[in-house]
Amino acid sequence: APIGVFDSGVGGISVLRELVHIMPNENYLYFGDSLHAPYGTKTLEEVRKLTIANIEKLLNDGAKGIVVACNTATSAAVAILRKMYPSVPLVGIEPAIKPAVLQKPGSRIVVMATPMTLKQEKFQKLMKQYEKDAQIISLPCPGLMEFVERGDLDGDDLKKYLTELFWSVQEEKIDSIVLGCTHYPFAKKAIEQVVGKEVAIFDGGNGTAREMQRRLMEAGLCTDATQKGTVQFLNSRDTKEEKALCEFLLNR
Ligand code: DGN
Repeated sequence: APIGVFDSGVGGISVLRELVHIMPNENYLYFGDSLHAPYGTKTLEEVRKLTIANIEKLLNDGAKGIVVACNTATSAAVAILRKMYPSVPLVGIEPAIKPAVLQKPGSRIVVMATPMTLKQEKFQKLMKQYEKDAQIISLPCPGLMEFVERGDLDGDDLKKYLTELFWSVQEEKIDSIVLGCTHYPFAKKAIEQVVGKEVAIFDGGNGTAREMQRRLMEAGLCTDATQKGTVQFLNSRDTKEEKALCEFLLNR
């Protein structure tokens, strides 16, 4: 059976990439809800409904476990999902503040995410947990995921957007950046060009993939296949262009 992975669009492919890297023999079913993207500016109720619908779809398609490869959906719904699906290995993603703090204690860390993720209690708690160890600044990025949805990873418009975005937080030195949305790792090069290569950039994709591996092992659900697994892309905006974009991002 495949591992189900979903996001509000193509961003979760940054997590899928990590999953394939550490568990190459598994089969994957990736669902991108590009039709309803972005989630980050919707209401909590809407995001919860869409999230549950995505999980139902993947379970109906035979998924043995679910990776919520979307920070926004995780922050809005993960507590509810754990209650709804107690017997399904289900893992979400959250901004990788911990590794950033551990690597450079006392540093100034900018967390980039959707407005919704940053507003949620889950994120506020996470920030509180580390506020003694670092200066954590949240930077909402409405509009950034749309660049990735268009496959624009290094255009001039993107660099202009990022330059303007960082104006408000760049008056003091930035030590690290946490990419708190799964779309953003695809814009990492462009971000580096704007903030400088010396800024360390963190994302939670690898941590989430490892957690899924642990959960599958615990449940005895890892595949014993020795041949390379497969990746199947599904998208609510079912077009050729969308499929091509998914393949392109997976192979980045
Ligand atoms: N990829 C998403 C996340 O990690 O939050 C959602 C982005 C969005 O829907 N705006």
